[in-house]
Amino acid sequence: MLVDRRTVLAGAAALALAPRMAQAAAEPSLARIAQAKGMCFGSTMGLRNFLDPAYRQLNASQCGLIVPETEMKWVALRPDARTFDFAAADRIVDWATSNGMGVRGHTLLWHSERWMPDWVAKHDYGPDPRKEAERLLTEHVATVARRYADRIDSFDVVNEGIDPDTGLLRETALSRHLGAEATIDIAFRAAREAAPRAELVYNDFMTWRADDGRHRAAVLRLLEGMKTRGVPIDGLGVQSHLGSKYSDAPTGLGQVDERAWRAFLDEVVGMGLNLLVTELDVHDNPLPTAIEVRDRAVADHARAYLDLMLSYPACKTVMCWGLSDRYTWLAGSRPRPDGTPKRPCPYDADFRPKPLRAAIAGAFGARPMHG
Ligand code: 9MR
Repeated sequence: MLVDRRTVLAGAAALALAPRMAQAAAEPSLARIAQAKGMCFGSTMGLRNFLDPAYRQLNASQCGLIVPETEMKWVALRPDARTFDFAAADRIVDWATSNGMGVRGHTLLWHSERWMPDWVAKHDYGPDPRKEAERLLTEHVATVARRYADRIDSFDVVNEGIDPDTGLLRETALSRHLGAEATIDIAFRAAREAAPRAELVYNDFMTWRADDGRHRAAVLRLLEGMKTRGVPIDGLGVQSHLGSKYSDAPTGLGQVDERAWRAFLDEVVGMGLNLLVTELDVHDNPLPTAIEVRDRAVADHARAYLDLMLSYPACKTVMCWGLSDRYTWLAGSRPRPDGTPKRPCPYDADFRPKPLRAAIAGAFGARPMHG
């Protein structure tokens, strides 16, 4: 039923596209190609790009899942300690569901001081700060998870809890009162209670790069600890911002260590956890200016990566962090040294499909049927 509806709606969206896009949209969508292999494909939308009707149509035509880019974070939902503002998140969720798409929730807690609203640090935690911190956190997670429990079946409960340079859990205004481990546990337990059927995910940006061993080891320690403590967690979100860790890396997209990466993923699935590719894009700063060369390298890198990820039956979700180069977060935060526009997404700035789009489709097509 959902499939039929989505097909009809995607067809309607395709008709409304500019002629040069209509042909591309008439090809099987990434969502359809993924679905044929028992997988879900989707992308992120933030309110800014959501307001572009052509971009909405591109997303509706390609995606089976949408995740709000910022609108479900504390910074967006919580102007202060007492208020919730769901207006922007609701717009995206309502649009996605009324177009037959599923929604992922991101994120019930971004366990990083930098990305929490300022008021959380300035809040008066009163005579029993531990109790107040727990109340604040539980109330937030429960309110958001409960609101969307009928429309969101997978939540990033905690995002980026680890400092990749030290391998230690981060500290925040909440964790200073609760302890970092307990903060994360409380968020997951509250999410399970409020949305009992939802998949609960820990999301982070450890990668297959050879220089990322410390981060991978720290994530494993966190997950193992959670499993030992009986914390309700169902999956690991592998963000998959591919490419060099640092914008000024001298060579290519960085050295990868496939063996270490497989060993890491084996441990994760060995704990019974799902693997989700949650934020795929390719940071292309170290690649040459020439577009054809650059797009090829981006596509080849992503294809090799996805082939590896999709060889795991536990990996059933692939999300891009934006479909088009026009709206990529990387343009503003990591500009290319040569000043040319970045090309990290499957569609270019004019919404034309790029080799990366074919690489994603190819990886879905080549995925073995895992039964
Ligand atoms: O792409 C997002 C950008 O628009 C926001 O300004 C930023 C801060 O809220 O977050 C970006 O998304 C991040 C995601 O939430 C978590 N993983 C890394 C993503 C890219 O920075």
